[in-house]
Amino acid sequence: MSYTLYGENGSGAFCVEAALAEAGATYTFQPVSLDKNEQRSPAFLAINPSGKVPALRLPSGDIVTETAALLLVVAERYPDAGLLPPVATPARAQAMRWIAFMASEIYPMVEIADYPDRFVPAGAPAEALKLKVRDRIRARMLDAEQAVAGPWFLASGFSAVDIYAAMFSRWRECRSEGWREEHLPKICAVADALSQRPVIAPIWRKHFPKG
Ligand SMILES: N[C@@H](CCC(=O)N[C@@H](CS)C(=O)NCC(=O)O)C(=O)O
Repeated sequence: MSYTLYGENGSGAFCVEAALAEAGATYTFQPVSLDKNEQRSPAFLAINPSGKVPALRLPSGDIVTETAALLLVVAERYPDAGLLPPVATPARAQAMRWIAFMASEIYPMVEIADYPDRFVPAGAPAEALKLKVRDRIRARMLDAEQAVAGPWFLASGFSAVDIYAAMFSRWRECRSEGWREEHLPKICAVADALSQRPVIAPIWRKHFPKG
């Protein structure tokens, strides 16, 4: 049996699809349209009660959610893919650190940026919050930028951290007004290198057709 990945192109599902592909796992991609609010449909809520993508059905039938967890799960199941540095090395500790940083310090703010009126009244308060949270996301991406060793995020080489960081760099908060190119040159270089990996290249184009 194979994996089933529920998600939308350009969403956190990119990370999981890229990791599965690097691992050589067999999977199918089950689209869930955020534009159509399908993440809130009873059928999808039965898969992920938090109403968010990505979600992954394992070959066992169990569902796992949370992008960071999914990166770790795939890395653990396919150690030869090198998605994480070897266990108990300093490089592995840095990988854990930056995956946790992006999962806890950046990703939760994306919901606020995308759906500000879940947090404050619609209209001027929501617009103001959107700008504030965009700036916080940018500040934290700058923290990540400082840590990039080059050519990959970690000095030890390619890892799941590259996949995760490259995805955030493609999202609106970093993309708009050319902010990314000016302020995240090292993460942009990581994203370019990632987008050229033979296995990831077609997945990258599917999720990020504008590059
Ligand atoms: N904590 C979740 C967050 C996932 C998340 O926010 N996904 C977004 C798309 S990238 C989503 O499904 N948003 C729809 C919504 O919040 O209604 C994770 O790390 O995977």
